This record gives sequence, C-alpha cells and structure tokens, in this order.
Amino acid sequence: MGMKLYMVPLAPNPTKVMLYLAERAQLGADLPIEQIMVNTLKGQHREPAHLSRNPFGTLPVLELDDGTYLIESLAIMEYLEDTYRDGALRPGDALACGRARDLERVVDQRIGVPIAAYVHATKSPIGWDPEPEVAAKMVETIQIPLNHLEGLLADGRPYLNGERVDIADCTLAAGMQFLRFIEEDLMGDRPNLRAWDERYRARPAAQAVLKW
Ligand SMILES: N[C@@H](CCC(=O)N[C@@H](CS)C(=O)NCC(=O)O)C(=O)O
Repeated sequence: MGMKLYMVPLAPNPTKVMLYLAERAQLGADLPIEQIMVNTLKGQHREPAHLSRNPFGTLPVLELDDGTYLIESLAIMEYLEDTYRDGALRPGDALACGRARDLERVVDQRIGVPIAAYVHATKSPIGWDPEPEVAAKMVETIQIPLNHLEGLLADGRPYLNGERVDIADCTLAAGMQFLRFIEEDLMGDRPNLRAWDERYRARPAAQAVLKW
C-alpha cells in the first residue's frame, strides 16, 4: 500500500514533518512516503474524505501501510525515527531522545503554537478575523521561550539541541516560515537566534521545503 503524508505547504505542522523528511533524505534515508496535498484554502481538510482520516480535520496525517493513521506531527516524526533507524536524526539513547523531545515540546508548545495563533490573529492565510489583542498577547507569550533559546545557543552550538540538527529545529523553522509569510519577524534583538535562523535556512532540506 505504501505510506502517505497528507500535508499542505506553509502550514507549520505539516511543514515540520516535510522538513524532517527532507533532513532524513539528506542523511541517506529516503523514506517511502508519498506526499499528498490537502488544499486548506479550498476547505478540503473539512471534507468527509479528510475527516475520515482525522476527525479533527487537521494536517499533517500519516497513513500507514495497514491503512491506519497517525494524526499528530510529533508522533509521526517519532514513529519514523523509531521505525527507520538508518539515517535517523536521534541516537537511540533514551536520555538523549528524552532531551530532544523535551526541547521540541518547549519549542512547539511555547513558541510554535503562539506563533500560529499570532499569524491567524494578524493576517490569517485561511481567512480568520483579525484579533489585535490576541496577537499582542501572543507576542508577549513567546518572549521568555525565545530568551531561553537565545541562551541555549549562546554556548556556540549550531542547532537548538547541539551539534546535530533535530526535530526542534524543524519545528522552529516551520513556525518562522509562517511569520515570514505574513512579512513579520518576532525574533527581536537576539543575535544567536538570528544566526540560527540563517544557518538553518541555508541547509539543503530547508532550501528544498521552505518557500518563504
Ligand atoms: N497538534 C497537531 C496540530 C495540527 C494542526 O493544528 N494543524 C493545522 C495546520 S498547521 C491545521 O490543520 N489547521 C486547520 C484547522 O485546524 O482547521 C499536530 O502537531 O499535528
């Protein structure tokens, strides 16, 4: 049957998985996954075909060989990490995996989610009404988490989790692209983070996936 990734470009959660797959491909693991676009601008994610894959209507969705689905971006990436170990981003060590997951959760929940709310409250690509108060609150919300990342990068590490690129980088880059799409930049006066952003975007995986 073959696995299928239901996705849409630009949206951060599908984008982080697309970046992840491109990073894996760079490491020689071209995973057998067909990418199928669900056009959210046309509302296809709310149509019965997609709701039968995922009752919440969100993207990404990974369809497995047995016809069942994974509907959470992190679960999709970790499933692929654990199943296809050659060219995996993470080493097998439990503590190293725990730390990588810890950081990804911080980036996603404390920065990625508020950034998505900010974009939708400012210039939503899918037409949500502007909500300036929500946008302002989201800017406030991400300040301490961004400071945290700035502090991590202060030791000279190239990527958020250290020497090697990891899922947290894919997650943050996907959020930053969403902001770039609406011509916003919330990185502030954080030189380490800005250097990370340039470094990550220069990677072949980022060049292949990011369009903004
Ligand atoms: N926690 C989910 C969130 C998925 C999600 O919210 N995806 C967005 C795109 S980035 C979506 O499909 N939004 C459309 C909607 O909620 O109607 C994940 O990590 O995959």
